[in-house]
This record gives sequence, C-alpha cells and structure tokens, in this order.
Amino acid sequence: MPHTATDPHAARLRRIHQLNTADARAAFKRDTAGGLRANPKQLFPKYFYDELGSELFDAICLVPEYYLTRAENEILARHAEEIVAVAAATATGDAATGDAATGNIAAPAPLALLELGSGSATKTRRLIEAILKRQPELLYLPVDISASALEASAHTLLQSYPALSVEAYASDYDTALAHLAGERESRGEGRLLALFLGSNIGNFDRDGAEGFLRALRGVLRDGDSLLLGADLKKDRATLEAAYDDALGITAAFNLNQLVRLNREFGADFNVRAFRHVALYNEEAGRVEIYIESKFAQVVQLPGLDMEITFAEGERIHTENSNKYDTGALDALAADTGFNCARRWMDEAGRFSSNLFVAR
Ligand code: AVI
Repeated sequence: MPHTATDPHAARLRRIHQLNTADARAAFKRDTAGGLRANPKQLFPKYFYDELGSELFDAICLVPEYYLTRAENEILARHAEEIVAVAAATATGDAATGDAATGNIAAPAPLALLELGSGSATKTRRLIEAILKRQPELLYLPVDISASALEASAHTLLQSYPALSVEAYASDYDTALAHLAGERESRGEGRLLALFLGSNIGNFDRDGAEGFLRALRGVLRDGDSLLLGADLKKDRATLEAAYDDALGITAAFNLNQLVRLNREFGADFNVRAFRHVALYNEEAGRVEIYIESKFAQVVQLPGLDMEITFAEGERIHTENSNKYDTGALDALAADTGFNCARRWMDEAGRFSSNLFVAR
C-alpha cells in the first residue's frame, strides 16, 4: 500500500533510497546479453527478484522441502534475545561503558539494525522484538533489490512496531554498501547489528563471499556485529528436494527469469519448452540450478538485438547455492576482518546462525 500524507506511519518511514538507477537497467541488459552469449549460457540470481520473483521466493520459504527458513526461524525463536545480548555486550565492552576516573557511567549505545536482502523481513521481527526489549527505539535499515518488497515490508513493520523507524535502500548489495560506507560517520555513535540471513551468503562463490563480507566490514566499526545465516552440508536427497519441491514453486521461481526476459526485452521464450533442474555437486559443496531446453529451439530477444539457439538438453546456469561446514565459516570470518564469536544451530543441525564480530 503506498504511503500518503495521511498515513499515520509515514513519518517513521524516513526514506526509501532508490539506488536502482538507469545504470541498473543498463547492467541488467549487459549481464543478460553477456550471459546468454557465454558458453555455457548463464543468467544471474540477482535478477530473480522482480515483483513475482520476490513473491515466489516467499512461497518457497513455505514449502515443506525448503527446510532452511524453518530451521533459521527455530534458531531465532529460541535465541534472538541471546543473540542481541551478545551483540550489545560486544558493542559496549560489557553492559555499559564508563570513565573510571570520574565514575561516570555511559548508557550502552543503542543498536541499529541493518539488513542486506531483507525481502519480506518476516524473520527480522524476532530480532526487532528482542532489541526493543532492551531499548526504547530502533532504526531499521533494510536493503533489497526489490523496491516493491521494501515498500510492503516497511509498511507492515511500521504498523506492528510504534517504536521503529525505517530508512530503506532499493539497491543491489555493492551499490548499497558503497553508499552506506559513506554515510557511516554521519550516523552517530549507535552500534550496528547487520543481518545477512537465510543462506544468502550461499549464492556467492568463495571469492564473492569474501568480497561481500569485506565490503560489509567497511560499513561496520570495531565491535559492531553481523548475524550470518549459512546452510550446512548434508545428504544429496534433502538438498535436491529443497531446490526442486513437489509443488513446483522453485521451478516457477527459476523459470520466471524467462518470463521477465519476455516482458522486459520482448523475448519470445516459450516457458513450457524449458524445465527446471537442481543438482547437488557434492565435490563443490553446492546445489546448482539450471533452466534446461526440452528440445532444439531458437529464441528472439529484440530488446537485446539477439537471437539465441538452444540444443536439446542445453542448460542455462541460473544459480549456485553453496553449503558450508563450521570450519569454512570460521575461516571466512577470519579472512574478512571478523571473529566468529558465537554459533547457534537448529535442533536437527541443518542450519547455522553465526555472530561475526568486527575486529
Ligand atoms: C536466496 N537464497 C538464499 C535461496 C537459496 O536457498 O539459495 C534462493 C533459492 N533458490 C532456489 N530456492 C531458493
């Protein structure tokens, strides 16, 4: 629902920064043309999230096979208060800072919450509630590629939490982190707890994950922290089912990339002539997702001035979902300017929430 002058929550929605500029459109064109000319063909996961793609991802989080969301929710339901307590203690050295000579005790600096890839921000509620038990107000800074998801989630959260203010960024991660690094000094003394939930880190390869965490580290001060969700390595059957559910929601999410190309570039993909494929590459420790051509065919993309041919069974690689073990997570923290201070897992040991403290 759009915010109007009569919207009682409008004052606490400080701003939605639209960092998705004309450059983003040019990058989408460039990435798509380059990816479809490459061998093997490739499309990029950040382009899954148009309005329908964001809704389909929310639906994926509800299918029985996609255990990740429920496992992370279980962790947050059990441990949100402890997570926030550890982040706040880290932020202040303990519960409060003080000047030993004068005996002046300063109150703990309030936490602000930054979330990369916030989507519908459903899981974030647990952390918002845990923080608001400790402090009277909270500034929430969500970043998401989808402006529609940001608008909707900001509205819902502001309705639920009268003590919340929101400043949102419609942007890809690189652009948002560069922007936020420039704004950090003007944000005052408060501490940041950054969130990167839901195994989003898994959609980067190792170099990409390092680059992302280093850029995020550039937005944080020493003692600020990052709660990083990471899915753990497990058996092939569980992983492949999680990315190829019986209802076909993940298939629709994947094939929606073709629908988007039809809409945005006037392409004539016959979506029924392609199928969704999800395979666990055990050696690489990742689920690989593809769109496969059911037969030989030619597709026109007038908006990109391209014609592309597919052989029968030829695949477009659309996403990797990397799975971690705890050693790899500790190494990732150490290599990017963090300490992994604490780790929580769901009872079945499928998923991890890692508190990385900036050092
Ligand atoms: C957004 N990301 C963490 C999801 C994942 O599990 O890699 C994207 C996804 N792709 C298919 N299903 C879910």
